[in-house]
Order: sequence, then C-alpha cells, then structure tokens
Amino acid sequence: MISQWQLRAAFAARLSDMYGREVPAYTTLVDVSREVNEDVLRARGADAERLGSIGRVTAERHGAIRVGTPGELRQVARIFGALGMHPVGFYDLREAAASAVPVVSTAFRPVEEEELARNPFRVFTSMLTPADPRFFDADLRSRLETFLAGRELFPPELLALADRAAGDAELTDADAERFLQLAVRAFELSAEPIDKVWYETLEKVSAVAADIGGVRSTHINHLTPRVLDIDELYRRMTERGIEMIDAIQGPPAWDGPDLLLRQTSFRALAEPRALRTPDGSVLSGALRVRFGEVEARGIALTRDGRNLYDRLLARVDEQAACPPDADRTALARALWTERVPGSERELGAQGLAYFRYQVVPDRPADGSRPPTRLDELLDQGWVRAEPLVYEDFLPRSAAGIFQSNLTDDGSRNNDATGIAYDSEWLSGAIDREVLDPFDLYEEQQNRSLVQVARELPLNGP
Ligand code: OOG
Ligand code: NI
Repeated sequence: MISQWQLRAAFAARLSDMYGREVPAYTTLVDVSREVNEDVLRARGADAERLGSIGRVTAERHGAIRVGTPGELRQVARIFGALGMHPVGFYDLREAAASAVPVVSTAFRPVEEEELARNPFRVFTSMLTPADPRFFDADLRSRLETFLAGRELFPPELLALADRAAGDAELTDADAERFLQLAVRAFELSAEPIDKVWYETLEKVSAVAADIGGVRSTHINHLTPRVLDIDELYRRMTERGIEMIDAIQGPPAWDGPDLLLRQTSFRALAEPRALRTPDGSVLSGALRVRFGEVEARGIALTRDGRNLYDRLLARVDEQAACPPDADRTALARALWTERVPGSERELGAQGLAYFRYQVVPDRPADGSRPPTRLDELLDQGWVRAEPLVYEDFLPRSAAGIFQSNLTDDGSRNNDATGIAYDSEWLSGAIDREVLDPFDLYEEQQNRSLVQVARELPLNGP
C-alpha cells in the first residue's frame, strides 16, 4: 500500500521529471541550486541546516498552476487532498501590484509538522476571476464562462482515485500507479491546437487570462527549487547567460537571519504550440507563458512581524519613488538593518517570529533550579528555540513574479468596481476551509510551549 505522503513525494518527483523534459532550463536551475546548496553547506556547516536539513531543502519544490472556475479549483482540492495537501492562505493578486492580474490564489500544502518534514511539496494555485468587471466586460465574461464550463481538466477516473486515497489515507500499488500517471498527465502541456482568435482576445486583457481561459487544459506553470543562498544563485545564473528578472522579491539581503521568503525568476523560452486560425488551418506557433523560479525560505513571522515587514516595504516604495531612480536594494537593506531585530533571540523576544521551543536534554547539572520565565530559561540554557520555516507565499512577491514575466501590462478598467473576494468566500467556493497560515504557526509554537511547561515549571513570558 502507498500512503498519502508517499504519494505526495512520488507525485512531486514525477512532476519534476516531466517538467524537466518540457522546460530544459528548469533542469539547469535545479543543477545550479544543488551546487549552491552544497557550497553553502561546506562553508557554513550545521548552521546552513538551521532552517531545514539539506535533504529536505534539496528535494523541496513548489509548483504553480492556474485554473478557471471554483468547480475546477474544487477538483484540484480533491487531487491535492489525496496527497495530504490542504488549502492554506488567501492571496488576492488583483490588488497586489500596479497592473494586477485577474486571479485569486491559495496554496495547497501539508500542514502537520511530521508531514512537512516527510515532504513539504506545495502548489501555488490561482483561479481566474471572470466576474471582475475591471478586467472583463459582460460580453467577454459570458463567453469566457461558457468556454470554461465546456472543458474538463481532470478525468473522472483521476478524481475517483483521489477520493479513495483521501478516504482510505492510502492506495494499493496499482491504484497509486494509475493515480500518478493520470495526475502528472493532467498537468502536462497539451498538444491540442489553440483557438488563435480566442486566445488573443483574452491576451488583450491579460496574458494570464489567456493562459488559463484560452486553452482547454491546464499545465504546470513552474516548479521552484529551494536554495540556501539566492543572491549567489542569481549571480551564477546570470553568469551562465540566463537573463533573470531585475530583482529578488521579498526581504532584502542583510546581515540578520533569513526571514519569510525571497524569490526570483527568469522567463523560459517560447514553446511550440499549435494554433487554429478562423479558416480552420493549424499553424505552428509559439507561446512564452512558463518560467523558471527559485526561492530561499526563512523564518515565519508572526502577525506583528508581518505588519512590520509590510510597513517597511511601503516605506521602501515611498523612498524609492523620490528620486525615481533610487537604489531600492540599498534602501531596503538600510531600513531593515535599522528597524528589524538582527538576531533570532530578539525576534522571538519581541514576538515578531515563530519558534519551536524545546527543553535542552543534556544541560549540564550545576545544582541550579530552572527559572520560570521563558527568557530566563533561554538565557540559562534550559530551553532552546528553533525557528519555524515560512511555508507560505507573499502576495506582493507573487504579483511581482507574475508581472515580471509578462511582456504586456494587459488592460484594466479602473473605473469599474471590483468584486470583493476573501478567504471565507474561497472556502465556500471550494467546500473546504482555507486555513490561516498564522494560526498554523501559532498552534505549532504553542504546542511546543505546552510540552516545555510539562517538562519544566513555566510561567510568564
Ligand atoms: C504564480 C505566480 C506566483 C510565487 O511563487 O509566488 C508564484 C503563477 O505564475 O501562476 O509562483
Ligand atoms: Ni512560484
């Protein structure tokens, strides 16, 4: 029998093989990431593994997919549910950047500590918003919804196997094999000819709308390896002649601990796609919709920590706007150094980041009794704190990644009023609760504190 986490690990590995065949630049990225990780491990030793073992980091990937309707997203939730992955977080990419993309997103990922350790595969999943009048007028909306209603992304056999895996928490070897084949196939780039006129109609609104609603299937958009030093990776990819986007998204490089998430990407090559013209003939065209992305993960911040991050980003925006050519990177670095505590200990003390607390098992006995406050326990070596890794995404970075890989801003009618979507709406639309990432980290931190309190007398901060 194959358990859910084994299914998840196998799916991630097969998807990676498939994507490497489809987009060779991805294989280069994976190779360079591995080299960087090995070098960092050699240079920094055990410290390099503070935010995850080298085994986990090297195997770690996130994927990105895009679908068109709540019904399709519900099916995606069933497929990832089979792999022990749950919807976490709500990201509104319609709002997140100057010229926004017409999607709202969530991420499917494991949530339990043990499950994350076994395989942390996650998929950033976006859903088109045809009902948002800023992007689609009434006529285009109705044509788009009709088009989407008439397609089938996932075969019924795949969904039935997914439900069985979720219900029984495992599949027989034969069923697992079939599930994996069908699931990987569902995310391959389809060879079916694309209706050229329809695709271009949507492209005028947004290249992302065309990629989602202009074709009769879905595909993996990118698979992202994790690196321990993203600045070094950026340099090495550039040296190899791969043109990266201008910036690394997220917090700046600085001397303090790695925080949240830093990401960067490059546009992959155009891929041959068959296009059907109005007279029925099929042309061999090319579309450039997929890209390569890489990321470095840091410590998960609390709501307060995240507010600080968002405020600092806004400050960098303000300062970078005047003079208009100000060096964002230098500004951000200076601001971080001034305003963000530069050590894990201080981040924890100020309630800005999440940790797993543990009683030190081998503290030398010196006759002293354990103090009762957490800060004293930490100071005196009774308890140690390990950072919780940020397992989620950042809306602003995601918008930057989407945007920087588009050549065209598309069009948006800013006079129209958008529809408000939020996490509750999405939960209702897909019939399962979209979890709050902050709650998950907080519960994990609290569980560790309860365990410490069980082992030592503990009260007060
Ligand atoms: C998703 C873009 C966002 C990330 O890692 O933040 C993203 C997409 O292009 O579908 O991948
Ligand atoms: Ni991504």
